[in-house]
Amino acid sequence: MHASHIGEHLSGAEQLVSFAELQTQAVALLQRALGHERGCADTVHITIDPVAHSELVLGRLPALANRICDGVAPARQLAVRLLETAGVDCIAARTAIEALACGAAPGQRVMRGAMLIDASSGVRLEADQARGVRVSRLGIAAQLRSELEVIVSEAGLEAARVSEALVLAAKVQYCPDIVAELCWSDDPSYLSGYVAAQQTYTRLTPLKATGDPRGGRAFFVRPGADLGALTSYLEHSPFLVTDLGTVAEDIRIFSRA
Ligand code: WAQ
Ligand code: MG
Repeated sequence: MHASHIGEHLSGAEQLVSFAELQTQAVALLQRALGHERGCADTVHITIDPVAHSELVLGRLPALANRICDGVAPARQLAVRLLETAGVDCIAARTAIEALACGAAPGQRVMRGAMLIDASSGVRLEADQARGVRVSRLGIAAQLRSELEVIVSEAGLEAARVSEALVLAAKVQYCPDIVAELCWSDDPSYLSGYVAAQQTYTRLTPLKATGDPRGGRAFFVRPGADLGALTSYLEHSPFLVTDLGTVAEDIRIFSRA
């Protein structure tokens, strides 16, 4: 689903679902498009593509860590440290944070997808700086989806949002040429984000100030990676989470950074 208002991106979402779930999920995506905090959509595109079972790549969720920081600056500093530990150059990490904080698309707008950033040089590599790379064809097995949503909401977090971010991070982390991911929401009232690297999804709060409508994603790419193959994997390869990993235990622990 892609929703926009007067040509400006409002929200997007993707789901990999069984045929039986198609109608309910399509309606749920439409409701999401029409009830978005960033504004009311005037144009909504819902695209449905077939996926063969034999094409599916199966994966598990990363481990989860929850870090509460004293403010935006310390949270962003911690993000830089985590990225450096994962092998991202400090300059590249700072470049990404700066871009997300200012609006990474031309005209300081929010991108529809993610930036690709060379993990060593910090150079932006995506072909289209407004669209970026959009991770698609990803999902979680239906039974696990309900299980995960219960786990997340019992921890006091937003079930759909956190579940979707975990699934997306799992697909991105599965790509050997992506060293790490940085994300925070473009929804003005949602202040948490994460760094995903080395099989761990570290939630960081707050990565931005209340009311800030900017956010986005950065994928840090191993120098010399085949960008065509990497983009094709992210956008087209169907990826299904079939293992929740340790998220049920991890999610209860919040630690002050
Ligand atoms: N592929 C690539 N980039 C995307 C995609 C996608 N499928 N979906 C969204 N983005 C980019 C796009 O630039 C959005 O502006 C940005 O990410 C944020 O999207 O543990 O809510 O859907 O508490 O607003 C992360 C923390 C929340 C969850 C992320 O993202 C938690 C969130 P949003
Ligand atoms: Mg959003």
